[in-house]
Amino acid sequence: DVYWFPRHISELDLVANRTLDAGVDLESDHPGFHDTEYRARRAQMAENAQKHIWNKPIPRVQYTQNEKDVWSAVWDKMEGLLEQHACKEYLESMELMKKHCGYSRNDIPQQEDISAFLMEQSNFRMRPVAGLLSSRDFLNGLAFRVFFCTQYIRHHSKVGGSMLPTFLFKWMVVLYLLYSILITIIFCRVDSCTVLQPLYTPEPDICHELLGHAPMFADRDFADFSQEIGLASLGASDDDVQKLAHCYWHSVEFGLCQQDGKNKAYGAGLLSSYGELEYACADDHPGADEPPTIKPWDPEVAAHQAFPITTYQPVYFLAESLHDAKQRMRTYCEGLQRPFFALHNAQNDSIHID
Ligand code: H2B
Ligand code: FE
Repeated sequence: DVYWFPRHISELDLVANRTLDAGVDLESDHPGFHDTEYRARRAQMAENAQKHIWNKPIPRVQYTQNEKDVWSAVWDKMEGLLEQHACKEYLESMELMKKHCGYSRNDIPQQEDISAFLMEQSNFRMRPVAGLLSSRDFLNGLAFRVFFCTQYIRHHSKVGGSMLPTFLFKWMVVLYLLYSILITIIFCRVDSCTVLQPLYTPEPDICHELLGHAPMFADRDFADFSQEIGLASLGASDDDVQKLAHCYWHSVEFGLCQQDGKNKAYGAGLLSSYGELEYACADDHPGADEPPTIKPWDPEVAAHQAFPITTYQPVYFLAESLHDAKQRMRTYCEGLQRPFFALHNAQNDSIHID
């Protein structure tokens, strides 16, 4: 007995609709829970995703000024740090994406444009999804060189979605700023957190997907690497899916690779989090008491390495290169016990069983 899995890319339309609960309805502790406008926005984008058909254009979203401000705030925080700590493949793609698919500080790029660009670069594509999928469903998409990608942006405030009149809110910001300055002076340290900085997000959003993941998929080795995990997940046992999800976490989300004698980030969780990017890559590992443990990339080890989801990672895996990461992943997947080998036919977007 083998788990059902999609055989043709069109079947990902069914998979995309199997979001885990919180994907569509916000939980009561979500920062946007009390913000009716935000919830309506989320519902609208969930509908976009659910109605999407794989070979139709991805609907464009008219982002509001408020949403663009969130994007700019994250962009400003990340830009300089990415220059220092992102791997060169990321930086090269990012330059191209600024030219060809609308990446900029002041505007949010559209999934359709990114997808078209990735198709040209590495035959990878995006498809909208309303929220979190199970590991199995999510990884199955990668087998088809498809990345399930959310379209909404994180809520602009981490203080529980303000229902206050704007003027009162502004005064609170002013008071808060004065207060932080005072605290900063008193304790003689830099307080980098202000009320309007959307630093915290309980789920993936476009800041994470488009700033963290998308540029990496333009790299052939990385795209192949991701597909390798996806192919191994098709029809796999729950146990193996869990191992693959751990590998995914320690690479696609938090992977490091060696470049010019430095540890550079290729994982999207790092590339979209300024605090953790520095913690993982800077020589002095700022931001936590303990420096992280850095292990050489070995899928066999990563597959069993537990990880926290709400704090910085205590363990990172360092690859020699993206090419080497892919080779090791391939070897690992070949060693998994399976009744068949799944091959992807890019001509007709289907899976061939051997
Ligand atoms: N679902 C969605 N929509 N986006 C993700 O990035 C994601 C997911 N990641 N489901 C998966 C789970 C990942 O954490 C691994 C494979 O479990
Ligand atoms: Fe992610």
